Amino acid sequence: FWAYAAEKKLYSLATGEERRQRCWRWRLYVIVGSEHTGGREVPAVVRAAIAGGAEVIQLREKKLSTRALYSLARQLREITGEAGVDLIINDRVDVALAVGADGVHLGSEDLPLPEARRVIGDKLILGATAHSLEEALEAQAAGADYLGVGPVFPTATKPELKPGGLKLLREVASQVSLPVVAIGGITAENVREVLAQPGVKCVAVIRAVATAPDVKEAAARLKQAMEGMGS
Ligand code: 3NM
Repeated sequence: FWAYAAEKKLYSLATGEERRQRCWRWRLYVIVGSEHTGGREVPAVVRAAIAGGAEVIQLREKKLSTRALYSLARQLREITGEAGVDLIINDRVDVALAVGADGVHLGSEDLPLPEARRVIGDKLILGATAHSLEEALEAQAAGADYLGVGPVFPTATKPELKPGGLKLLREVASQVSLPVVAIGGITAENVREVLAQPGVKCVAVIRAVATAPDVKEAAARLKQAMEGMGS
């Protein structure tokens, strides 16, 4: 059966569906890295974000050594695992596998998606960033399970990127079948406009949660602002 299933890709189809189902459940996706916590410890910020209602945490570290990143990712695996929250590792397929994360998120400068899928196999969620409809369609065809689409609004976190606005979100969400995670400049004040776009159920934030003085309260406020939207 397994040889037959592998040949027909039955097994991977089933798990691909499962992976995407997991992503469709997400509402608040919080990205955390030591550059954006105002000097606080990343695990403490993650605990607070989860207490405030985040269902998925992405660890995004651009400067740590591999060993330091691994050690931090392991701590976050414990915290997220206990809370039943998904853990995604930015850029680093090897670290995601090493700590048993739920997935990996890749941008255009990281491993190409088909190669990443070959390395991670069927079990891990593969997320991709798309800044245009073209990139979104390419990522979908290349095997992504969800798409991070943005920046929706101007953001001090990535000032070099030109915002695509709500129009980009609408375009992408209407033309792809994957879960769309809106990103870039999203706050409790503008989140309802974002979730008013058909097909958009989940938002990813850095500053609105990780840099807030009270992380738990900031996440809870965002979740509250999201109520009744995005269904
Ligand atoms: N990627 P904030 S926008 C990390 O569009 C990132 O690819 C983006 O941070 C993209 O919530 C972005 O602070 C920054 O605006 C998101």
